[in-house]
Amino acid sequence: MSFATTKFAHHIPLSTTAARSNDHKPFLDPFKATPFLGSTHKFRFHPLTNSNHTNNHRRSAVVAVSDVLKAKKPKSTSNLLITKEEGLELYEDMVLGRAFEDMCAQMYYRGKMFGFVHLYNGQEAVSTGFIKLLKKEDCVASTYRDHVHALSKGVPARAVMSELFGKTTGCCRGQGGSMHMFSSEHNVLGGFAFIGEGIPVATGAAFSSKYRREVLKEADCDHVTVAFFGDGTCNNGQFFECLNMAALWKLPIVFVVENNLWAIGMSHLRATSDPEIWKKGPAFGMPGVHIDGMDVLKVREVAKEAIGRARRGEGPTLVECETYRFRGHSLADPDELRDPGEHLFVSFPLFRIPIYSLMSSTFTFIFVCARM
Ligand SMILES: Cc1ncc(C[n+]2csc(CCOP(=O)(O)OP(=O)(O)O)c2C)c(N)n1
Ligand SMILES: [Mg+2]
Repeated sequence: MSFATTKFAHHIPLSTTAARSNDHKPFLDPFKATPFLGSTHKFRFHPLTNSNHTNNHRRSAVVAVSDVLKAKKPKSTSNLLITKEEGLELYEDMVLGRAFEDMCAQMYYRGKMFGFVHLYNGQEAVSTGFIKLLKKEDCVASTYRDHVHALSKGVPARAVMSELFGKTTGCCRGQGGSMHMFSSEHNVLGGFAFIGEGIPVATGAAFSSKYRREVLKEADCDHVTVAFFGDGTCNNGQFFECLNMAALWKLPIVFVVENNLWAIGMSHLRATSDPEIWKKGPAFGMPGVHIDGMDVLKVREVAKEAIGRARRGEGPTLVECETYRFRGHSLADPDELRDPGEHLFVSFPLFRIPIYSLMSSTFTFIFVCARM
């Protein structure tokens, strides 16, 4: 087995010597900082934590990547093992996701779109990194933050946008709306308004795939299901019940936690006894992997192995992707609770300073000016 499990756990610290030497500083200098490594840094700037809260819980920022992959690749070229076409496909998918969501925001604020609309800005690498490795027959279960999962899985942007406008040409004939993207053709099992609801549905799909292969003897049925859900959802019972069943029956499923650090206005660190969600995998006897969810190549690397493992009949994997949402929880809830400094810090290293963050507070504006 190549992933980290309880038995074989080994923590690979991020190679961020420079970042560590900056631990004491309130903000890293974006120009001198090491490459952006996902939300690992963000914990240091949590509003609650001038204290050591962060350090207590996340000191060993773990990115567990398979031994096999590490052995195969020299460090310097590890990210280059994709073809130009694959790279372009990933880029295109992420840009599509971002542009789509920005257009949703425009339409919503112009009063053309109604209801709850939860955008995915910032999290694109997770959807792209996993879903672009799936076959058409493989299934995806999403959450209410589901537009981009549907797009990555191949549902045409026009059908997703029409759904948001409530048109009959939408992928659910306009009857589902933003939180309920579904496509039987593309095996998108749905977005779900109740948190955690997609996890048992995904577990059922994985069970059916295994049943078809092993009981009905459909030898070519090696379909995998990927279930996406948030950090807040991991405190729900359905998550634990499904980890148990999936491990017990060795189901072909990958549980992907998109840990954006917040559940509406509740910080992950305040809500969860052990914030390292990936550790819950080994507790159920499946590998748990923790990755930088804002690096599409790292996500893809781990996804490849987790999906391959499921397809080979070796059972489920829990992958915790550290990420961040750049917008509020929903368009109706534009998020005044997060510290603007946290938001800015996350955006700045890659020059992704969202306009709304600049507009949203004087503090942010002054900080940016000082940096220019
Ligand atoms: C069963 C259930 N309980 C409570 C809610 C209210 N609720 C909506 S979103 C949310 C937070 C979920 O956070 P997370 O799982 O981290 O997902 P994110 O929004 O960050 O993507 C909650 C508690 C709900 N939708 N369903
Ligand atoms: Mg969350």
